[in-house]
Amino acid sequence: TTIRQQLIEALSDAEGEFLSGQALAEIIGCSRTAIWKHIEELRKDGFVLEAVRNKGYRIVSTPEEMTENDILYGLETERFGRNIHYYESLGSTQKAAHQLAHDGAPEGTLVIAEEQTSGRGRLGREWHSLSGKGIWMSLIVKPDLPPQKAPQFTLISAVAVARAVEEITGITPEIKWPNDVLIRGKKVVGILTELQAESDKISSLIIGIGMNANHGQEDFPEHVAHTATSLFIEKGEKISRAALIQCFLKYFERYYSIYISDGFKPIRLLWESYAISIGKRIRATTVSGVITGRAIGITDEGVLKIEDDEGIIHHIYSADIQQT
Ligand code: BTX
Repeated sequence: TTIRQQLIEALSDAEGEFLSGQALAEIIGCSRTAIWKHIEELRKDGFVLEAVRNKGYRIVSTPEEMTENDILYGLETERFGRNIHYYESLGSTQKAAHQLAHDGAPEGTLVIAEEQTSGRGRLGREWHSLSGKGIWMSLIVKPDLPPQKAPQFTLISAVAVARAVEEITGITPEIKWPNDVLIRGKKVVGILTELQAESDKISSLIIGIGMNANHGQEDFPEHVAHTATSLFIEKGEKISRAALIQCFLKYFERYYSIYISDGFKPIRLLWESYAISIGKRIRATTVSGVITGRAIGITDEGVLKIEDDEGIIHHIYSADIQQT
């Protein structure tokens, strides 16, 4: 390990307490001049370090920490992500966003947490949301549409995520209907769309997005390690979470407005350009049973079409898909 790495480690271990230059030099086994030189280098790289005479140095923030301002600065959208609720730790950003939406938060409100202690997936599954490594966020959308349109928003979001991942990392991910974004067959992003409706109208959609950004392989618990990956694992470089969020919001706003003005078809075409499984044999596990056949596409409603061996076409609204 280099002096730089040891220095970051020592300062992080001190958890915001001051460490003198002398103490740091002793821990690392180098001169005080070397410490001073490396402190300056870290500052250039986006570390915020406080220095106080007779006390020493302490770490205020690292480039991997993200604040509300990091997301707002350089944000290109008009509405999405302009109102941010940022938390160090939350049970679930979905839950917080539901409450905010219910209390009248405007469209585009974004709830984001460094860590979720009970992040959730579909059907009561859990979503592993380690502190500082990923993007755990929920976006409030208030389209003037009937509730049946809600599932289309999972697909709009998936396309915006895929496009943003592509732009930030140069890697083209694949979308697995309805809500997974994969790289090399492993899940890098999960999307959960939830609905608040009054009779025949959507009052709010809460779109939850979990992106594995800077996880190392060892950061995943055993039971997801073989099916999960992160952008860092795939790219070999840490990515700026704030930049990825900004990029996602930019594409989400763009695709949402295309959807509102031109309908779902252009989104469907984009979606199909990222989709795996279309044209392949799949097994769809739904609440009412298992259907096997060839995935032939999605409808303009975002519903998956499977043709079984008798040539009967099934419309699938919700399922887990496996390629066979
Ligand atoms: P899903 O039901 O399609 O996928 C959940 C499954 O994915 C789990 O059962 C587990 O096998 C696997 N899994 C759990 N954690 C991870 C992970 N970090 N990476 C890859 N695979 C994992 C997907 O549901 C929808 C997930 C939405 C998560 C966001 S995060 C922000 C928002 N708040 C919240 O509580 N949920 C959403």
